[in-house]
Amino acid sequence: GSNSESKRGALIVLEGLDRSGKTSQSSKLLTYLEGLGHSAELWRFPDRSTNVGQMISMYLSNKSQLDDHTIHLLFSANRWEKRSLMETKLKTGTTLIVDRYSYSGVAFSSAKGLDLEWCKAPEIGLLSPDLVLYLDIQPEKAAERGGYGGERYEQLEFQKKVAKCYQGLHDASWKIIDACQPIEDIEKQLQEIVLDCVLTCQKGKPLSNLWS
Ligand code: NYM
Repeated sequence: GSNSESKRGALIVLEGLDRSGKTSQSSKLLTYLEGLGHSAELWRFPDRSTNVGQMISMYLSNKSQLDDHTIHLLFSANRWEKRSLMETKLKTGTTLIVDRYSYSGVAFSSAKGLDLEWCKAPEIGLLSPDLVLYLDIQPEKAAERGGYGGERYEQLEFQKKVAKCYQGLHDASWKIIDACQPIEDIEKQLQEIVLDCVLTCQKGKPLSNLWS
């Protein structure tokens, strides 16, 4: 559109293994976009602030046990409960930087051995990201960074399986970033790609749904 009210925001997702640097790069991106005068927000999944999010948080911290399918559907429900707000934000011109999304959902659950298509199914109809930034790091390197908390999934052998599962999810919206570069280099690289995406969305690139 031509007037500022019709310019939509971009849906930008950061993905990667635990300790790949997603969270710090996400907040740097927010600062960058805001500095340029763009309306932007930082979101993350799981969103632990909701009731569903609380159940997920209990599970991740080993305070509850849930069947693998059940927790998978809760992670998905946690995105569904945010879908309409997400759409409103994007349509009213706010760019969303999202730390983890459906790809985490599918990669972590299929790494446990759940069927890939079954894992993808509940994500169908969620908003499709305009850009997925995959912070690529070898599982061994990520483990060396330390700071794996005590949460479920934060173990080298499991992260290796997750890395394999992520590889099967790459599509045209993905940009693979070498997460072992100096932090400032990663930051610069991300800024360029993100700005390009924000401008493309402003020019009227339509929103679409997963999986496309
Ligand atoms: N995770 C995250 C999933 O297993 N499925 C999902 O759908 C999402 C969004 O939760 N190890 C896993 C990946 C992480 C863990 O994420 C918590 P974080 O970014 O550490 O809060």
